[in-house]
Amino acid sequence: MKKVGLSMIGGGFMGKLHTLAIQSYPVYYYPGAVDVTRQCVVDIDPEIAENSRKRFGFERSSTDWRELISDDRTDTIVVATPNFLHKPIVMEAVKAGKNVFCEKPLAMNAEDAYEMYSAAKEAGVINAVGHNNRALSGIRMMKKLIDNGELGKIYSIQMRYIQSWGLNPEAPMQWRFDASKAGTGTLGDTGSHAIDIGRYLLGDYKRVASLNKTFVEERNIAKGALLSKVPTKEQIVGRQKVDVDDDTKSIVEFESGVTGILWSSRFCIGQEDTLDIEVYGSEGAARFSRERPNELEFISGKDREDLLGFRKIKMGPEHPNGELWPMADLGVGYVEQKCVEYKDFFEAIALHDRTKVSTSFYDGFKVCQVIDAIDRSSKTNEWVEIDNAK
Ligand code: NAI
Ligand code: SOE
Repeated sequence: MKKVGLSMIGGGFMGKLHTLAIQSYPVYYYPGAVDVTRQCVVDIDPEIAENSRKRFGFERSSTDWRELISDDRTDTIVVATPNFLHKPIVMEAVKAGKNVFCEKPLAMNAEDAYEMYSAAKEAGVINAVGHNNRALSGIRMMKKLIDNGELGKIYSIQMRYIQSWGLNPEAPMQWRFDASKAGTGTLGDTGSHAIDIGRYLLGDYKRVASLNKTFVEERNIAKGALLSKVPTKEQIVGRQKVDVDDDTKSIVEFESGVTGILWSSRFCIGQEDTLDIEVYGSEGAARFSRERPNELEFISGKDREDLLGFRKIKMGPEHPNGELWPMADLGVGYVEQKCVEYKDFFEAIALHDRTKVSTSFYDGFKVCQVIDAIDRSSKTNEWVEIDNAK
């Protein structure tokens, strides 16, 4: 079996999820396509780096990602750092012939994303980007229904990924509120997942008309503060301007002519992490909410009129990712969706076939094009077209 020496950069929130997925991989997909050794975990914070080594089971730790580039034991690199670091790390890694699994959004803008995609293609390395929601059974099943024509001609899509954690003005500054580190706000953060799913289901976007808002324009800088936890007075060391969107709403049109609505926000009370997708066609409709990740709702126009209504289908062995569990409704959760992504990534490495990955750098680039277009549309108050010649 092919051996993979995997190193990971970033021991935060995503470092934990990637590790759980990598550890689960041979359990769900025994014996697996590759034999993975967790080589080195890197974090700029020495305490996080060393704790991650112990907690995540890596052989060693480091505070400098550049040392991985010349490390012979590492052939595969996971990039789980804030967004502004994706490009410098990816460019060096692919130049050195490493396979790369980079978190989303692939880059700070489409131009950078295109450079990353082109460099990975030229280097011939396996590349994936962490739009893990398209790996969900319900979303994959929705695609199957669309592709099989069971919804008929598609008329409309609604995509929303909304959260609440920005709502409190006392929630501290963090990299996600800072354009120099994140690129955009909720647009690239959760919006990118919804944009990716739209394209996965319906193909390329044609144009967008958007309105972005920043509701809280300045926040406390706090030492050691967490995502949404209000810092103590002692933790506060200053104030910083928020220069990204807190909420973004768009009307979108796909190349196929389908029109839709896209909404992402971190200012929706009661919506902790809500990803909802609805697709309506001439023969039926399907809707998915990650609040109930094991269900897909489907209505068929072929049903008897007096029984017409959305039916609730529990995802199980008959559905995409059915190999995970022997019966329905057991759960494809956060770890499992990442694990499915890893299954595809590792198969791509084993077969040296870039097309096997769930979401490639090219897909990541296409998402970044839409992000840029939404940002521009909101600034210019105009429809913005996507360049699909690329
Ligand atoms: P985080 O802030 O929890 O962790 C980032 C880690 O990177 C921190 O431990 C930090 O010390 C480290 N770091 C910063 N600069 C570094 C450097 N120069 N070298 C090495 N390490 C460095 O951030 P989180 O939430 O883990 O996000 C990381 C990436 O994952 C982002 O791109 C984000 O958009 C993405 N993400 C994806 C999710 C998904 O569901 N696919 C969920 C959450 C985040
Ligand atoms: C924070 O908004 C966050 O962690 C995003 O960065 C992820 O991509 C999303 O899936 C969960 O929320």
